[in-house]
Amino acid sequence: MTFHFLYFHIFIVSLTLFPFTQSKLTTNYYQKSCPKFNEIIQNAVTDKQISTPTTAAATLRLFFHDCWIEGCDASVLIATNTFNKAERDGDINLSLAGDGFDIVTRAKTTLELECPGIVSCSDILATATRDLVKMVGGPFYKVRLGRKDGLVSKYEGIDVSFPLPTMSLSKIISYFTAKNFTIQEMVALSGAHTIGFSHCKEFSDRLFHFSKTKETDPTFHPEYAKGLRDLCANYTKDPSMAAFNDVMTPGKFDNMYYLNLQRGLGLLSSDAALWVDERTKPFVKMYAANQTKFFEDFARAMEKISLYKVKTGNQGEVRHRCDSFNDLKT
Ligand code: HEM
Ligand SMILES: *[C@@H]1O[C@H](CO)[C@@H](O)[C@H](O)[C@H]1NC(C)=O
Ligand SMILES: *[C@@H]1O[C@H](CO)[C@@H](O)[C@H](O)[C@H]1NC(C)=O
Ligand SMILES: *[C@@H]1O[C@H](CO)[C@@H](O)[C@H](O)[C@H]1NC(C)=O
Ligand SMILES: CC(=O)N[C@H]1CO[C@H](CO)[C@@H](O)[C@@H]1O
Repeated sequence: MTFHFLYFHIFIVSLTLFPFTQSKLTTNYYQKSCPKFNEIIQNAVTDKQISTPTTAAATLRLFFHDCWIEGCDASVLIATNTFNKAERDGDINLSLAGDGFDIVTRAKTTLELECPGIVSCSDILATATRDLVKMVGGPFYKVRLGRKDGLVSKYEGIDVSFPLPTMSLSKIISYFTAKNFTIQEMVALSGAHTIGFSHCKEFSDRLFHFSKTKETDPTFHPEYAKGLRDLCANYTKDPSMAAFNDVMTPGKFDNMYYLNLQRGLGLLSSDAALWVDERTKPFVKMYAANQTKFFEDFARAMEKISLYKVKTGNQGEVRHRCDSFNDLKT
């Protein structure tokens, strides 16, 4: 009896700790049911990124947030309504930029005309993210398809293990390893900060009143710190002020992020910490020296996170609209 109980227990624990459901997803999932799937997303992505260059970073971040909370199931796209306060209103969503939501809506609208009720919002978000990363210079990787859209998006009780720049690196590492991501994978994924921007409030603690003796974080490159202090001087009055994550090549997906870290040009304290901590420093060195290696590892880690807690079969639905459940009262 004891043995059986133990066996059962271990089985359940391993399922809940590492809920990767890779087996049911395939790269050609829409081949018959929606043959233009790839083409439609690719066209939507190209148009949008050309007209609005902030789209790639906004979408990549949105995808990361979606996968982290409740798995890659488009739960982050659900809008709050009278019946439900949705996940995206949680304070971890700190201002997810609208362009990420918009690209999914655009692709969904075209796909609904072409093949109604077939393509999930979560597959659109995963594929659009991959296409956008590629479009701004990053690596291509395969996205397995067949995700269903989640039936839960809650403001209360959401996964509190969301990494914030103010957390210690040990805490951030523990959040990644709890989801079966290695330290190396965490460092590779953080390379996403080679594009996009961060609002002043995310790093102002490094610029103003840093410590009792130092006004500004001494690990910053002095010129860089000065530029940021000027930029963010009025950030409490104007909270929209933001700085590029990668000050050298802000719109290009490359390994400059890691080179920046070595020169005191890391923006968030969680970025700068990767170059200070002995557990992460060797990976920063490696990716700074070898972009090919960074691209390989980033691509593999993105494939992996794209499968995190995905829903298949009756665990979810194909939403009609990406911002609401099909049953509006849930
Ligand atoms: C390691 C822990 C991480 C922390 C603490 C963190 C924190 C942040 C913060 C605070 C911002 C600025 C948000 C704003 O002010 O609007 C940001 C931006 C961004 N993050 Fe992260 N992040 C982390 C990991 C990741 C990962 C794994 C990815 C994707 C794979 C990612 C992708 C992005 C992107 C692309 C942006 C720019 C968004 C934009 O320009 O709209 N981050 N991150
Ligand atoms: C955990 O991650 C490793 C390395 O990426 C992977 O090989 C393994 O399959 C993952 N474990 C589970 C249960 O998904
Ligand atoms: C900050 O506000 C002051 C006074 O309103 C103004 O003179 C200055 O140009 C502003 N700086 C920035 C960077 O917006
Ligand atoms: C860079 O990484 C790639 C891919 O892992 C590897 O084949 C290559 O030998 C590396 N280059 C150097 C100079 O180490
Ligand atoms: C607390 C917070 O920042 N909530 C925001 C989450 O994202 C939505 C959509 O962009 C905003 O409307 C909320 O204000």
